Amino acid sequence: MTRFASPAHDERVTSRVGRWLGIAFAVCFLTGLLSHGIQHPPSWFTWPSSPVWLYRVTQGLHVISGIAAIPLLLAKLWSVYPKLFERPLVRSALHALERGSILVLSGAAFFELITGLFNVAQNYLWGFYFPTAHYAVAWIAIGSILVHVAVKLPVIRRALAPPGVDADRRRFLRTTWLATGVAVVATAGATVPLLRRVSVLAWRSTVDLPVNRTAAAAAIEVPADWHLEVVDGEDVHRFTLDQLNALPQATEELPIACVEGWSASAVWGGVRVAELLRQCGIAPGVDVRVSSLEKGGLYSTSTLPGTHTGDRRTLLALRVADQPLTPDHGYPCRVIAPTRPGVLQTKWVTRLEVL
Ligand SMILES: Nc1nc2c(c(=O)[nH]1)N[C@H]1C(S)=C(S)[C@@H](COP(=O)(O)O)O[C@H]1N2
Ligand SMILES: [Mo]
Repeated sequence: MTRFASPAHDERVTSRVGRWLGIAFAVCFLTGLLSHGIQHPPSWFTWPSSPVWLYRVTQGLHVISGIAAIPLLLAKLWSVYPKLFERPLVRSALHALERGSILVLSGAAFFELITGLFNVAQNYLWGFYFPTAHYAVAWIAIGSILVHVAVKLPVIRRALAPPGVDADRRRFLRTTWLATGVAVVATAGATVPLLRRVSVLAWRSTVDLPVNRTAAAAAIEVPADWHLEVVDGEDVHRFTLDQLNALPQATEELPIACVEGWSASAVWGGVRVAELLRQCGIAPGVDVRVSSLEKGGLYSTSTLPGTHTGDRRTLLALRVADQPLTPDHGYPCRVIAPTRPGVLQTKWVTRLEVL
């Protein structure tokens, strides 16, 4: 077909780009499953509290592999689009099925990458609840990728076999790798400290500790008689802020790793949750529901699993970087636990309840 003479339209190119796209999607899918599991744990699921940076890395990989997949997907579609013009449109039932599955695959892949991109940019333009849709479509995407790879296996084998690609095709591939590298380096500084200075498109300046939701946006008003309630069945223990400050204090360096793909480490000071529970006669290692002063927000409550209440590094933070918490960072107190999604690091805490 001379109409599509570009060296990019060649199964050897398609397969090479496809291999990396497949790897990017696999990493993105698995790290996404983990993040979903931590936020909506089925009964058999436990997430460790060590090492402290684990979630920071898995969620960083999730967003980085998603970003990398965008230029790879565009290059791959560019490589195969002449096939759209192949005639006859449908050769057999099997052929129709195969073409249909590619339509589903492209649609699902685009949906995931675009909703993900808008999500990290904190732009929720749509009416649906992002995590549910993003999670459901991920299964469609990964399923259709598996079908696609299985169907194409003979072609992939042939295309990846020696002697490799000639100079023209290598040029297209090199441009693709370069575009992918630039996209990653330009954004990964949101979570990789070493890249902070070069990541011109990173969606969060991480020089300081970013604020995801401000106290004003969450309509937080701390009542004059604020106190923390620790509820254990019928027992209710109350602590004023002065009483919390009078308990044994600890500091821990722990990251906030937002599901939106930025992360930042800070030195937090406050009361160990395990210590606070002991003060109330409760053995650490129990699941605890955390509630905030926020009314109605999606992240106004969270559950601290036993692995985290039993970990001495889990703090009810009263300070960050040696200063009392600002309203935006959760004054009067907030949860900060190791290797936990930012959405679960509840701010403006007013109540802990043993489950
Ligand atoms: N009550 C409450 N806590 C919250 C949130 C919220 O909306 N409401 N946002 C969470 C999210 S998504 C993140 S990433 C972290 C960010 O903490 P920071 O603003 O102190 O950096 O707070 C978490 N705690
Ligand atoms: Mo977040």
